Amino acid sequence: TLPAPLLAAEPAPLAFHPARAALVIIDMQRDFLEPGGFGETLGNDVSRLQAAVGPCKAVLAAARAAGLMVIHTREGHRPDMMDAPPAKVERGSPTARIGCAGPMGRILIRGEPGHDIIAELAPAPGEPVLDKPGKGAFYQTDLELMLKNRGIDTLLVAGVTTEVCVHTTIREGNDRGYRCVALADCCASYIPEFHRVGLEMIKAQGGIFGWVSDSAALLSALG
Ligand code: TIU
Repeated sequence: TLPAPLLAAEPAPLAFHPARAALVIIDMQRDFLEPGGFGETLGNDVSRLQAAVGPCKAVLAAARAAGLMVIHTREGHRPDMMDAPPAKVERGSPTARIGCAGPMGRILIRGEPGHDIIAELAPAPGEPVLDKPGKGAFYQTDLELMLKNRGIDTLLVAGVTTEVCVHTTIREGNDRGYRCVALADCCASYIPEFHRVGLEMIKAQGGIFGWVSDSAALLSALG
C-alpha cells in the first residue's frame, strides 16, 4: 500500500489515507452566494463569499481525480417547513424570511432555484448531496452513517460560512471522532474578521477541535 500522504496543516501536519478521507463541501448554494437569497436577506454582502469558489473548484477536481469521497451539503427546509424551527424562521424580516418568495424562489426551501448548489461546483453523478435542516451537517442527516459505511476517518471541509455551518460541522465531526480539517481558502464568511478568527479557533490550543490547511497543501498532498 502507498504511504499516507502528509497534509501541511496547523497546528501540525496530518497524515491521511485518501481512501479514508472525504471532501465535504458545505452549502455552496445560490441562497448564500448570490444576490436575492437567504444570505442577502440577513443583511450580508454576498460577494464576499466568491473568494472561496475558485479554491473549492480546484480541490473538488483534485479530490475527484484522486478518488476521494465527495459530499455536498445544502442547508434548507421542506416546502411545508415542518422541519424549520419557528425560532429560526421568526428571526428574519417578515417579508424576506425562510419560506418567503424571492427572486430565486422561496428562500432556503428545497427544490427552489436558490437552494441549488452554484453551477461552478455542481455535484457530479454519484456524489451524495446531503440536505440538512440545521447549520451542522450531522444534525438530522445520514452523514455519519455514510461515513461509517465508507470507513471515513478524516473530513476535509470547505464551503460557507466559516464561522457558521463550517464551524458547526467541524465541531460535530470532532465530537464524533473524525479528524476535521478546515481548508482555509475554500471557506469564506460575510464577515472577514469572523473567517480569520473562526479558523484561529479551530487550531488553537493544539488543535482543540481540528486542523486548518488550504487548497495548495491539499493539491500538493494529493499530487
Ligand atoms: N448566515 C450565515 O453566515 N450562514 C448560514 O446561515 N448558513 C451557513 O453557514 N451555511
